[in-house]
Amino acid sequence: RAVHAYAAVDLGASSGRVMVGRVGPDSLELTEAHRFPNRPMRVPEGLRWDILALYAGVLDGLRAAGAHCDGRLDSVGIDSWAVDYGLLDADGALLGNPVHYRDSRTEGIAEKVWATLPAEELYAATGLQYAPFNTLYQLVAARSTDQLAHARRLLLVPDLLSYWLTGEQGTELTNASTTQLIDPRTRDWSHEVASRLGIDLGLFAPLRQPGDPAGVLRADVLEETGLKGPVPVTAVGSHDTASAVAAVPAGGSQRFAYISTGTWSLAGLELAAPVLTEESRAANFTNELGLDGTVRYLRNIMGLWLLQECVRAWGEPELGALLLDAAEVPALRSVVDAGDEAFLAPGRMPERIAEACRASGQPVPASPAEITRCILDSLALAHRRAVEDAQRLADQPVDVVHIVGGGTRNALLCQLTADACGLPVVAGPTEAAALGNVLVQARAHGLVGDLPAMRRLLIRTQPLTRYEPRGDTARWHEAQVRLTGR
Ligand code: ADP
Ligand code: LRH
Repeated sequence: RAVHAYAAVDLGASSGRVMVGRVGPDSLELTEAHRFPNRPMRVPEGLRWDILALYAGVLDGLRAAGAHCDGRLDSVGIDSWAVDYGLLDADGALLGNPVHYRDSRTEGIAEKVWATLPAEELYAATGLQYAPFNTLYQLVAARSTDQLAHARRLLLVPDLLSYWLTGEQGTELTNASTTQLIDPRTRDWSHEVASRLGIDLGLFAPLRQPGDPAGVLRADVLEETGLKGPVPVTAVGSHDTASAVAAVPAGGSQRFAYISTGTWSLAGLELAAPVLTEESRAANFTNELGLDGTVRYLRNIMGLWLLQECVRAWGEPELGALLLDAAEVPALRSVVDAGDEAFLAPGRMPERIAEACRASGQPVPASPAEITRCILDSLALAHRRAVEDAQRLADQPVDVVHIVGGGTRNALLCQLTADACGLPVVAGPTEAAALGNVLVQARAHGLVGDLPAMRRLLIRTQPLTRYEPRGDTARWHEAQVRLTGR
């Protein structure tokens, strides 16, 4: 067949989707087969992912994907948010629902870890930014639990779903790099870090590279989904951000920064080698692993989570109308630090944003439109700081900023980001993670070439929108000084 069909399972923190990618020698078409909400559950022991509901969404999605290609999928790939995992017992059974990275169990854990392994040494060894939810801190937080004592295997979320689909276990590298147990220079486990913290690396299944075979759909999965076997599962960049960055439509000679915007904004550069300097650690930049030996050098910014949580508190008003109203509110009246861990936990978001403005002596936004404007201005400002800091710390200047992910649908955010950065912004694709997922599968099956070839195909086939910066970067600089003092 000239055109092949790949299913990309892409699980974000706010929704899961199964997309069908049809790839031909010079074509790439993505269709949404199924989308389902990802609703974390608060149970007495804390905040948990409803992993069986997600698995049900995956199976429904694969069935729907089959309807697009006469039940014949060439392969399936899975990516999801990073860091979280399920534990299996000696029989291979899941021990409880995976803990959500926003759960409070990691509060105060980093300080304990640093008493054994100083933050400077940990950064030099792993290149990972401090985030309370890195798998390493989660495992230390879980240290004396029954569940961990009984665990024989740890599978990161995409690897767990892949195991349920195929019966085969592995640990995909790009996502493994978010555990803080990988050395970004060797792209292998850091035995030293694990042993100093008493973490048993034997819990992890062997590493897989993006593009490696990851089994075939089990007979009962074929029956449940109506797909015609055999259907191989292919390891992709299983960290959603790895897949999204692989799908940044940058031309070969382009010097670019990227911002993957969704629940989070991940803003930074693609590098050939990690930056492990003390200055980089102080600026909280991370070195996650990408496709083909690349490094995702970026900063985590709270992202549209801030808006999602407000919208939830306001009873889910229509987003389009809210953004139109926000566009009418005067710019940069108040800004908050969109990188601040204080916004990590769910709940009371409009109040927390108002409190942050009050505490910093700025006008307090009150209406939903004012609060939304404050969030978007603050995100654009955080994008500017991350793009500037990354260029300086990695000594790699850029001429353009690519925005990919759900936030590309927010034209105001894209324009404000262009204004704040003083650089043109190219927005799209919206479903970048799913496209990166599809392209790695297609490549593993010999249909596309290397990363630059994948990107050329994206440029030729995907709709992109360009935003030019509207002068006046001084106002953004002034807002940045107001917020950070420099
Ligand atoms: P994730 O993968 O983290 O779940 P997405 O990439 O799907 O996130 O992005 C979700 C975000 O996209 C939402 O929080 C919302 O702010 C934004 N978004 C989705 N649809 C629209 C829309 N029609 N207009 C503006 N923004 C939108
Ligand atoms: C985005 C993401 C991000 C991680 C966070 C936990 O979905 O994978 O790259 O830092 O979730």
